[in-house]
Amino acid sequence: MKVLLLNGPNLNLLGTREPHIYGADTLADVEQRFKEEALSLGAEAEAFQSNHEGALIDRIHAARTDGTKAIVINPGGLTHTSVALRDALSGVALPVVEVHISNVHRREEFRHHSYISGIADGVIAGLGVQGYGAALRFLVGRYKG
Ligand code: CA2
Repeated sequence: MKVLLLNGPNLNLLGTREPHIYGADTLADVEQRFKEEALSLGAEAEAFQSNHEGALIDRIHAARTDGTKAIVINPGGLTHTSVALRDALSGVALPVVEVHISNVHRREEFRHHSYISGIADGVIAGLGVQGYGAALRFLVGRYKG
């Protein structure tokens, strides 16, 4: 079972700034742990980050035919702005879990609305980078039934 981990704009900065909000792990740490945990669960993972909406959409479209069975996505700021990202995710019809490192509901009002949540199977916010692992375990468990 292949799980695709997607991270949106600015998440390449993880571990370099704002550790009080996003923690000290880098994106490379997060991606490596995700891949290792996938293997330990009998699955495999691929990771992709982009600061460009279109590149994320193209990667989601590729997931239709590359064997991906589920998607974990932290859309970053696109969460709150992107109908196009929502349409891409809903178009591939794969199970999706939306992850936010911070608790967006405890932050500014503009972070309270997500265009993605309405088409996601699950939403995780505020667990720090542990949210990625929680999403992975949920999706692999569901796939295996
Ligand atoms: O809490 C999350 O994971 C967010 O998706 C992160 C987005 C933010 O726009 C969402 O409202 C919530 C921002 C990602 C920026 O990531 C950085 C990480 C470290 C340093 C600076 C930015």
